[in-house]
Amino acid sequence: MPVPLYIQIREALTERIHSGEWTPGTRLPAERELCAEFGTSRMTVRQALGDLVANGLLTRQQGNGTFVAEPKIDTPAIPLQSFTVTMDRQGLAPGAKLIECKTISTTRELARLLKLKLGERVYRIVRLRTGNKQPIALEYSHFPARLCPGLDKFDLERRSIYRILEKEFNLVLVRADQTLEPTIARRFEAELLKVQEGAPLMLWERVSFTTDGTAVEYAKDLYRGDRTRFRLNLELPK
Ligand code: 16G
Repeated sequence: MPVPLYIQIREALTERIHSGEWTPGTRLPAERELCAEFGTSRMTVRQALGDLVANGLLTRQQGNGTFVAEPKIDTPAIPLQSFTVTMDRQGLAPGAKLIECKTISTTRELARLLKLKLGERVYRIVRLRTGNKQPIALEYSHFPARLCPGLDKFDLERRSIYRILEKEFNLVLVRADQTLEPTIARRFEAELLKVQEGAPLMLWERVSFTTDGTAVEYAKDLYRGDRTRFRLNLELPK
């Protein structure tokens, strides 16, 4: 089966963006110009553009046209680092909006993950994370209350939780077990993250530990698929 035409066009346009021929903010030629250039129908060009919008390489501005998007935020999957540090390293201002902050009793699953007794108290903190005020990720985080009593009283919109854990509770996170899966935005998440319902998201689940193996955090984080990508540096085992 030959590679469909719309995919060939999509790849050709991707190449223009990655090579820098079309820089962020560039307005794309009109659809009819692209049709003429590639010798295809409008439908085919629209399919290619639709894919690029879904992948976050292009953005649509109502009544204004289609533009090359800002490059994705490159977040390393290794080393273990906080959202604040990731944004700082990319030159973006980190931010947070507190959606929920309460104390709950551990469920069976939380108790297992955080190595707690069933019913122990845990802070559940839900934050919308932003970079230069743009929504990037939604974090559902859980911290055992016994380890960081009063965590809920800190300014969790302005301060990095990892910094608070380190400075105020002497909890230095040095290791994490983490998984990554694709998922889609539910309506609640879509509204907060300012994406369409059903848009692709990356789901990270993380349990973080201190040097002595104490589990301090269980996080379930949804990162926008169109704004972030994760970098892995691979090496041959020694
Ligand atoms: C990142 C972590 C999250 C952690 C948060 C702390 C991933 C996938 N998740 O979002 O587990 O709770 O950073 O950020 O990297 P903060 O220290 O800036 O509050």
